[in-house]
Parts: sequence; C-alpha cells; structure tokens
Amino acid sequence: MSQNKTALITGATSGIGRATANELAKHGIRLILCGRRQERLDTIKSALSKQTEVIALKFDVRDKTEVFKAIESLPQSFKHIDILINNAGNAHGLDPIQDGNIDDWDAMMDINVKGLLYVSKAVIPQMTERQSGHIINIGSSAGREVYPKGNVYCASKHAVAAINDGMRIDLNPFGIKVSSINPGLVETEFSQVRFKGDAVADTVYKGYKALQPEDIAEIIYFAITRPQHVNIADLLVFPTAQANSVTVKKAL
Ligand code: NDP
Ligand code: 8X3
Repeated sequence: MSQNKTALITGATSGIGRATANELAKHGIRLILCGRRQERLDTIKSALSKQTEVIALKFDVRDKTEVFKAIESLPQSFKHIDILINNAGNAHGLDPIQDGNIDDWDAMMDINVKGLLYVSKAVIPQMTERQSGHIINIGSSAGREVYPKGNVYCASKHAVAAINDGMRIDLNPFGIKVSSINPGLVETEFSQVRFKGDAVADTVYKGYKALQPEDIAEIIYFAITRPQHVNIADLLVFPTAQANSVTVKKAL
C-alpha cells in the first residue's frame, strides 16, 4: 500500500530520522533525506539506494532561504511528497532559566519550532493542491510536561504540540493527516548534542533500557500505513522504565 509513496524526512542523518529512513526504505518508500552533514547523507543514501529511490538534500532548517531553495530543487519525479516527517531538532543545554545560554535558546526555538514551520510551509502547498498527504511531527514528552532545567526545550516542544494541533485543524478541509509522535527517552545523539559532548551525556541512557530509534521508526511506519480513514493524531511513548520526565527506574 505504501509502495511508491515519497517521504521527506528532516534530521535523517542520525537517531530517529535515520532509523525511520531505514524502516521506510525496507518497505520501498521513496525517500528525500535531509540534514546538514553531507558525508552522512551520502553514506545513508548509498546504503538505502539498494532498497528504494533516494535523494539527499543538505540544508539547515534555520535558514528559510536554504529550505525553500532545497525543496524547490527537487527533480520533478520527487516533487510529489506524500509524507512529511518533521523530525530535525535537538535540545541544547540543560540549565536553570537564570543561567540559560541565549545561543542555546535561539538554537532550540530556531530549529525545533521555526525550522519545522519553514519546512512545512515549503511542502504543504502541494499537499493542499492535491488534497492529500500526511505530516508527522516529532514532538516529545517534553511537550506534555515541563521538567527541571528543561524550560526552553520544553517550551519548544509545547510549541510543536500546538503547531501540530493547529495544522490538523487548518488542513482538515484538505483531507491531510497530521500526527504527533511524542517519545520519552530515546538513545540517540540527542544527549551528545544537549551536553555538547560532555561525559555526562554517556550517563543518560545507563541503568535502564531506553527507547531505541528503531522503536520510534516502527511507530512512524505504523502511523503512515493506517487506512485512509484512520489518523494517529497524538501518540505518547515511553520506555517501560520511564513513567514521566523525572521518574525513571534505574538499576542501582
Ligand atoms: P539526534 O541528535 O540523533 O538527531 C537530530 C537530527 O536533527 C540530526 O539528523 C540532525 O542532522 C538534525 N538537525 C539538528 N539540527 C538541525 C538543523 N539546524 N538543520 C537541519 N537538521 C538539523 O537526535 P534524535 O534523533 O533523538 O532527535 C530527533 C527528534 O526527536 C528531535 O526533534 C528531538 O527533539 C526528538 N526527540 C528526541 C528524544 C530523545 O530522547 N532522543 C525524545 C523525544 C523527542 P544534522 O546534524 O546532520 O543537521
Ligand atoms: C527528549 C526527551 O526527556 O530529554 O525530548 O526531554 S527529554
């Protein structure tokens, strides 16, 4: 059913995005892989091209000119995007608000919120014109609750939750599905980025079994393969060891 559909994945060079690219390729979905790291895009494209047709687009979601230029540059055969997966994003820093770094705040709001909007703005018009499409927004449990020192990252993911709901309402007349997938702790490069390579990043997923990026990829594949009348509007997923942002059962 999903054969020959085309999906654009932002943040496809790592973690959840990369695992989603692998999962979708297994099922023959054509892929537009996006990210800033060209070498990784090339490696992933070359591996997945054995399974499906793949195009790589290098751009920074913060740069609206780059975003529109990249998406306009798609060859005709890739211009029909059935599935948009707004996944690119990260946390930058974990500091109490009074000690927060303004560059970190800018990065989170510019990437997680404004970047998601720019990419959506570049893709949505062809979906409304066709009256079909599916947008998956990767939110977070941090979009459902606020935890100590999470302040601006949580704000960015609360914004994603609001944008997701707003998209679903506004795109309803066009028959476009809009889904939010909200994971808890997933073992990716997320903590390396959040803690800027500090050794504390290595402790985040220790002592319990965190979600793996493949777990989220499978959920995304499930969401995009429901029958036309079914939309997974909003899904929260934790590792079994996690009950909320601050309650994680770890081995002593
Ligand atoms: P990773 O750090 O492993 O991956 C982040 C991806 O986002 C990379 O592919 C990176 O690509 C891309 N990215 C980051 N900044 C930019 C930018 N400015 N422009 C374009 N692409 C960018 O983290 P995850 O896979 O964990 O994160 C993916 C999404 O999942 C994020 O939205 C995150 O908030 C969310 N999430 C993560 C959770 C977790 O615990 N890991 C839990 C809940 C949600 P490149 O560097 O090549 O540009
Ligand atoms: C990532 C999960 O708990 O680090 O969104 O915010 S958390």
